[in-house]
Amino acid sequence: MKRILIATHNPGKLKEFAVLLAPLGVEAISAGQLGLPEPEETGASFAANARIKALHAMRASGQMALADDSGLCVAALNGAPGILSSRYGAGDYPAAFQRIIAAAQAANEWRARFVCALCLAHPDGTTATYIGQSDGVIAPAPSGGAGFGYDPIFIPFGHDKTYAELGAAVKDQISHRARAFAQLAARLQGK
Ligand code: ITT
Repeated sequence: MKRILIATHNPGKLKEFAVLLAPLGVEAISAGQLGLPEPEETGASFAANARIKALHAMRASGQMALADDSGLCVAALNGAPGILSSRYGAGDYPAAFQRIIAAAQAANEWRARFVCALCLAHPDGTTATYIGQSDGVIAPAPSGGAGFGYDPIFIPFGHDKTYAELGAAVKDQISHRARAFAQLAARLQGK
């Protein structure tokens, strides 16, 4: 089985990549598992930060690396937390959920979007970036135990449950990460 280095220290992401890569006969190993250092995410966009992480892991390991920069953009917060989603939730996701729900309620504006930029960095320094998004609404209250991050407060369009209630079987078909990954997989398979 081939292995690919995933430039992440987030176990929730790694789990999703393992599922997405399995049908391609590829195993995921993470920068976290290899003890590689985390770079500073100084980019101004998801794509810029994904590229920083992919190149950093590729240079530290000498191998091809795939990075994911992602986040939740909340309409009532003018697109925040966006690229700062990890920091916005860090340490206390339940408090972050309440801040987001309160903002949506105050503005009576519930729309939100998950965005994922994937960047594949090759050992020669070339990179390719793929963007996926999934649109939906903020749930009136957190619900569900699956997934990670903001999954308990995001209801994708076409469903009436949060990602954390729907679980991996649904999320891995329609998520921002799955959509970006489908573009990458199509390119790798020469479609
Ligand atoms: P790495 O940089 O090590 O990959 P990170 O979690 O810091 O891990 P990001 O900077 O890309 O990665 O931040 C992504 C954050 O966005 C993540 O920590 C969650 O809070 C949120 N997020 C992204 N995708 C998500 C998903 O599918 N479900 C729930 N929350 C998600």
